[in-house]
This record gives sequence, C-alpha cells and structure tokens, in this order.
Amino acid sequence: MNRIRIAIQKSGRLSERSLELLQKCGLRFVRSKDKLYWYGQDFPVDLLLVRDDDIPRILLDGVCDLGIVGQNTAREVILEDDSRELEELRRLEFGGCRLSIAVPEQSNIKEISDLNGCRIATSYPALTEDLLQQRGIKAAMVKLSGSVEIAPGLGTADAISDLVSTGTTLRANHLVELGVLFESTAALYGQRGNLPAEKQTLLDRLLARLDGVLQAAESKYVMLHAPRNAIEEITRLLPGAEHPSLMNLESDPDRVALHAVCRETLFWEHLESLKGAGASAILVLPVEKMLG
Ligand code: PRT
Ligand code: ZN
Repeated sequence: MNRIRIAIQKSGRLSERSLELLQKCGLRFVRSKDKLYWYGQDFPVDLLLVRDDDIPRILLDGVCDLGIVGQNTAREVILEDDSRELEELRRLEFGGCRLSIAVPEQSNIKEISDLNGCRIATSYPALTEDLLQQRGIKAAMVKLSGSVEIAPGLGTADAISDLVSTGTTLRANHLVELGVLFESTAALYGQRGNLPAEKQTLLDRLLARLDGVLQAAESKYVMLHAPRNAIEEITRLLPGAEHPSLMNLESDPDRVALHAVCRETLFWEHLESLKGAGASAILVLPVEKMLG
C-alpha cells in the first residue's frame, strides 16, 4: 500500500512541535481511540506515536518510513549498531539542546582533557565515547537511563555527560558544565535505500512541502518605497532577497514600490539600514507558505 508512515514522540519535549510541523505541511489525521496510530486524511501519510528512544529502531526495522527524533538519540543508535542505514533528511528548528560534560563544583577535573581514565555517567554512552575519542580521551562509560545528574553525588561516576538546555538541572545538583560535546536539534530521519517509485514520489512531495514550511518560517515579505537610484543598494541590504518586484509610483516618479521575499531573518538593524539608504513606508509581513 502506498502510504507513508511517520513516527513521532507520543508525549514529551518533541511531541507538540513535531505534530505542528506536519500539520503546517497540510497533513490532517483521524485520531484513533488508543491514540497510538493516527490515520492521515487527504494525504496518504499516517502517524505512529511512540517513545522517542524507539524511533531510530522503528525506522531501521522498516515499521515506519520517516521519524522525527533528536539527533542525540539517532546518533547514539547509529554508533551503537554501527549502522549507516539511518539517514538525516532535514534538520529541524526545535528540540535544541547540547550534550555537555559536567562535574561537581569541587571536582579536581577542570577541563575536558582531564577526563582520561574517569567514569562518566550518561544516557548516551556510545555518542559520548565517540566524541571524547575524537579528542583523544579515553574514559569509562557508566550507562544510566535517567537521573544522570545524581550519579557523581552517589559516587558512581566522576563526571556526567548529559543534555542541557537552560542549565537549571546542573545548577540544582551543584554541577558545573566543563564543555559542550555536541549540539543537537530534532531532525527528520528516514532509512537509506530505495523506496518503491510511488512511495518515493509521495516522499518527495512531502519533503517539498516541508522545505516550504521551513523556509517560510524564516522568510518575510518586505514592501517599501525606494528612491530609483538606490534600488541596487536597497536590494543588497535585504537579507537573502533576490529579484525584487518593482512598481512605479504614480505620486512620485523618482521613487518606486519594491516588494521582495527575504529568506533570512530580518532584524531591526536591517530595517534601520534600509531607512538609511532612503527607503520609506517599510512593511514586513510573515510568509505562510512557499513552494518552488
Ligand atoms: O517518554 P519518552 O522516552 O518519549 O521521552 P523522554 O523523557 O526520553 O524525552 P524528552 O521528551 O525529555 O526529550 C526528548 C528530546 O528532547 C531529547 O532526546 C532531546 O533531543 C530534546 N531535548 C531538548 C532535551 C532537552 N532539551 C533537555 N533539556 N531532552 C532532555 N532534556 C533534559 C536533560 O536530560 C536534563 O535532565 O532536561 C534536563 C536539563 O534541562 P535544563 O533546562 O535544566 O538544562
Ligand atoms: Zn526517551
């Protein structure tokens, strides 16, 4: 059957944003009673709601075609299984965090290079070991599935390697961050290899929509009035804008109306420099969808 199945986290930090992203791609689902399998309406894409840790293997087993999961989780499985079958298709703009090394405030370990021969508690032993090895450090991994931050206090490890976002958990446990091993975000993964032609077509359509949504998120539609002789400079000042549309202004032959899509983030500083270059009546609008 030519339907695509996507695995997303059932409940947790990635759930809401994953679903929101798919809905922005125009996908609608009939939510089933047990809530684990949602059937796609209008577009043949169904959802499977699972624990995030299960997503990489669900893809490797061929149960789902796509999955949204943290790069930290996917990288761990790729290293553990020595599997190159999992392919990162798109990096997403949510679920951001860092895998960091932290030690007790009073520790003798002052920098990452002091970790040789130490015991490190982590839920990401393969990833941590690999990243440390790349820096020429060999340490013993103590694998824990949760509450990693209490390991040094219990004496089961000298340091931890854990995900950090605000740093509150570290501070509450009197741990200090020594350094970042890995910056992670959520990403869309698939399995490498050939899909049947019809499924591939479906996947390509979905990815094109996704790219549109991802681009639109940063993009802005800018409208302004510009002096005719500053069109080139103003176009250059618009971040990521190409080929603006120009329209004559009946009221002022020396000025034109200029419309452009900026594909990069537009800051107040950009608007100020546009004004400095002679632009007026500057309007910035959000872009909802983009294709092509
Ligand atoms: O039930 P299920 O297994 O599906 O969920 P889970 O509890 O295992 O995962 P969840 O929802 O906590 O995290 C899912 C993904 O979110 C992770 O794999 C990361 O890719 C991403 N993410 C982003 C984070 C964090 N930020 C984060 N801060 N995952 C975990 N944390 C934890 C961290 O482990 C530590 O305990 O939050 C604590 C630190 O947070 P701060 O803000 O105190 O620094
Ligand atoms: Zn989990």
